[in-house]
Amino acid sequence: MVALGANLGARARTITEAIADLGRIPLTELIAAAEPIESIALTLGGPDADAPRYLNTVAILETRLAPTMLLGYLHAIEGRHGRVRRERWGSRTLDLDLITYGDVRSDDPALTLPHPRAAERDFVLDPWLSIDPDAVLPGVGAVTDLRGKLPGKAS
Ligand code: PH2
Ligand code: MG
Ligand code: MG
Repeated sequence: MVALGANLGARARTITEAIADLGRIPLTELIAAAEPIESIALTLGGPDADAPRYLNTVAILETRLAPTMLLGYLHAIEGRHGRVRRERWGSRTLDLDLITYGDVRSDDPALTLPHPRAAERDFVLDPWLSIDPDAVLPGVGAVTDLRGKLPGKAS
């Protein structure tokens, strides 16, 4: 599962185009994409109501690419949409995060699976539940249970 986020530029168009790009990755099929939701920017200092708001969504893929190969394609798509890697958690035109890859678990710093912060992010869990109510974060738990531990109403 890939999480998408954008808080600079033409966010909705970027998200739509990026989902189409995901479907064009070799050996990869786009299974489902959620409706984008708007969310307050989470920064290293916490939620920042003054920062540009994000559009977030998720897409479920089926792929025969190895995880690191898939990650390479995700970075290439970010680059095509003007992503510049500056400060960590800074604003961006497009962020694509590989949240899960089947039930693979990895602590490789270049690609940690599942994504170590996914369970704390309502802007990942809510769109995910909307297209897969039975989703599981491998080694962590059922997404619906994880969502219940976070504040705010699930959308
Ligand atoms: N991504 C971040 C940092 N903060 N905040 C929101 N609301 N949505 C994001 O996708 C997001 C964020 C780092 O990737
Ligand atoms: Mg991210
Ligand atoms: Mg990222």
